[in-house]
Amino acid sequence: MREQRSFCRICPALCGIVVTVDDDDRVVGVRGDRDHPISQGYTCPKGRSLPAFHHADNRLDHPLLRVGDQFEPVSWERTFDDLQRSLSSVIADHGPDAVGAYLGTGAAFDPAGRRIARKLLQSIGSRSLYTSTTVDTPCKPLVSELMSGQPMLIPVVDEQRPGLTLLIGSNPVVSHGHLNAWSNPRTRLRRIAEEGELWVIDPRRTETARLANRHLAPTPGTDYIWLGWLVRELLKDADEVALRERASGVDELAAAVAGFDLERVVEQTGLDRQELLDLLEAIRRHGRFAGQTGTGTTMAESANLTEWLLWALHIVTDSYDRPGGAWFNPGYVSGFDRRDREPSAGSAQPGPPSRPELPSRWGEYPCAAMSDEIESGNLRALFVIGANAVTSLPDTERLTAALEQLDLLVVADVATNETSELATHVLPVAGQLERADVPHFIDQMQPAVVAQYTDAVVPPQAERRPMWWVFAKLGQRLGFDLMRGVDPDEASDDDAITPLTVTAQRPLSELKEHAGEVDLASWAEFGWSERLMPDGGWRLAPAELVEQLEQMEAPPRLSLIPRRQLRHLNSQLAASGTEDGRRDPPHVLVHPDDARELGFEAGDLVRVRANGHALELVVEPDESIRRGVVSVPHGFGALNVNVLTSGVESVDPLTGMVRYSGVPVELEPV
Ligand SMILES: Nc1nc2c(c(=O)[nH]1)N[C@H]1C(S)=C(S)[C@@H](COP(=O)(O)OP(=O)(O)OC[C@H]3O[C@@H](n4cnc5c(=O)[nH]c(N)nc54)[C@H](O)[C@@H]3O)O[C@H]1N2
Ligand SMILES: Nc1nc2c(c(=O)[nH]1)N[C@H]1C(S)=C(S)[C@@H](COP(=O)(O)OP(=O)(O)OC[C@H]3O[C@@H](n4cnc5c(=O)[nH]c(N)nc54)[C@H](O)[C@@H]3O)O[C@H]1N2
Ligand code: SF4
Ligand SMILES: [Mo]
Repeated sequence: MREQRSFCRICPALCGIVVTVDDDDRVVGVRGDRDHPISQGYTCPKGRSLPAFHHADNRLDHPLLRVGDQFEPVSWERTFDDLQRSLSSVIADHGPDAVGAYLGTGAAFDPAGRRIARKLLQSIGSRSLYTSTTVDTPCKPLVSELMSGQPMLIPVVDEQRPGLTLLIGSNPVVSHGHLNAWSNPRTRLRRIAEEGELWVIDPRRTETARLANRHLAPTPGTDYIWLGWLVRELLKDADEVALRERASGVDELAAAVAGFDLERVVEQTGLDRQELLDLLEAIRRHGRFAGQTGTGTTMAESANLTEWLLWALHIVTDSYDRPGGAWFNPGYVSGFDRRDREPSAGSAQPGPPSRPELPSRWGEYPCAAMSDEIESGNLRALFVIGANAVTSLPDTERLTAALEQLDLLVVADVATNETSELATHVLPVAGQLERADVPHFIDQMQPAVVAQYTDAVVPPQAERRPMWWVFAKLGQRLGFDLMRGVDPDEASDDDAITPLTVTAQRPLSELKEHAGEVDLASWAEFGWSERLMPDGGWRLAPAELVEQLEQMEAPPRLSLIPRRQLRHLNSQLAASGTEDGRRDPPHVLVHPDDARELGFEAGDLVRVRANGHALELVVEPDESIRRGVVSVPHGFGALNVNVLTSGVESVDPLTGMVRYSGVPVELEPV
């Protein structure tokens, strides 16, 4: 038996863990690492399921090739032979854009593998890159880029001096955060509530709301309205000279929010007058605040507006990049503060040819267009990398038919899932315990600048190979040297990680020695974002957003909203549950009064209808949810909520984001 320190890479919380391994390299246990500076011994049931997941029956051990209805285990050589031939002919006949990739959650946690996979697509010359960013949170890079010229400034609560914190449409006690990592959430949030003040704004009285000093439950989709009112009121308090010095567009912003008077806000948000006035007073009392959103607002039709007005509120109150407000974590490895990037205007590129009305941003096409691209014959070979397109993307029926139509569907994963069942080729890649890693980009989501590095805990089992190796080898077959002269067969994980660390605080060799340490010198270091800003500072009123605000319509009467559950992460562990044998049920939460009115009781089967599709789910009356709202989790293969969503209806014109929150639905008895 031996023990090894590592960190969990199931979700962005990156909890420090100690893994116990027996003499045959069987992973027998995981416990929280008490010495880890952020997680301090905390783990959740998913992290503790890593041993069970590592040895689960659905883990992939061999490359698989589809032969008729069956999969046949084959060698890597045979797999590469086959892919070389098929990809070359797709490219020759239909051009480079006919080869695409969809990178999901699993890829986000394997930055070395993801980097080589993306380089392969670039070398082929394809623009057909899709990632889960466009179904999760494109409003965040959009608003960051439009307002600061940089697409990925991530505001982080200043927990050294906790002040007023607003959590809007995020439930970190269960999710451990959206683009902000919340390991050990109860302890940290309680401290913020005690030493500062914590407000949760969510139509459900969530697990997080229970820890808060105050909870407001607005009508879903209306967050931009109460935020617009706060901006209007706090603009009156702002030191105008100082504000005009740090930002442009003050007058345009004031004009945009001029119509948000209190009466209108009360009527449209369903919040009451006094609670709104209390919130305004709280911001005035603290002077500054830090606010974070989550999927409740980033997946709504008004996503961009909510994010914009939240950013504007920070800038008006001088809360960004200031002590007592929010700071921007540059990331220990990502080293955002060390980069030299000209501020961009944030304009979009032309979108995919089958959906010309959709934009392309940050070098990717919106996932909403994937079915169209396949149906039109533009996309013929698709790599699905650390993702489960079938459970995560909209309109399951249409997407499944499209995926079946592909010449090549190549799934690179650690386990089988609903998408690999449709694949032509399945590539078994090394899982998180079988590879060395540094967090890249996810380091910017952490509450401090923290050095993280892990060695592989056990060697890859069976025929599993590191993802960087798989794509580098495939690159070689197609004539591309993706590792700059390094032979993938001779290379180590560290060789693949090193290029990621060029902007790191320390070179990889030193980073390894400091793994698990917080860099106190640059934790909550303020002011660096100014160096990267456009002339004139923050852009308070980007024209695209002002225009969108003018056109926004009222949210639906009965709407579907998403929620995270503790024992699965998207589709991971949804079917198996956690190692304690418990599994989350995909029930639909309905307010008891709504249930009574509609004639449902607990345990009844109800038909949920939306976008011309239906899904039958078990009703769970729940006091914690607002009336007029029903909540359904995602990630389930058999009861897949994305049967109800659409890649065509109400897709956001600025980002191509699919609406997953605030979907108009109807309920009827089965
Ligand atoms: N256990 C677990 N953890 C996860 C995941 C998981 O599946 N399971 N998934 C991971 C992923 S990929 C992500 S992106 C993050 C997401 O992390 P979060 O964004 O924190 O996700 P949720 O817990 O669903 O919280 C969304 C909240 O928004 C509320 N809401 C819905 N509509 C509205 C609205 O219009 N306005 C407001 N103000 N609130 C609204 C919902 O009631 C819900 O409580 O979680 C990650 N962590
Ligand atoms: N209706 C609705 N739809 C949603 C959401 C919602 O709230 N409502 N949430 C959306 C959100 S926030 C997201 S992020 C997307 C998620 O969308 P996806 O990323 O497409 O889905 P996941 O289920 O997270 O798939 C992750 C895959 O990574 C694999 N994996 C795990 N570890 C590794 C590894 O080390 N390497 C590799 N290569 N693979 C690995 C897992 O086995 C799994 O198959 O879904 C979105 N879809
Ligand atoms: S919260 Fe759970 S899943 Fe996320 S990193 Fe920590 S242990 Fe892993
Ligand atoms: Mo996500």
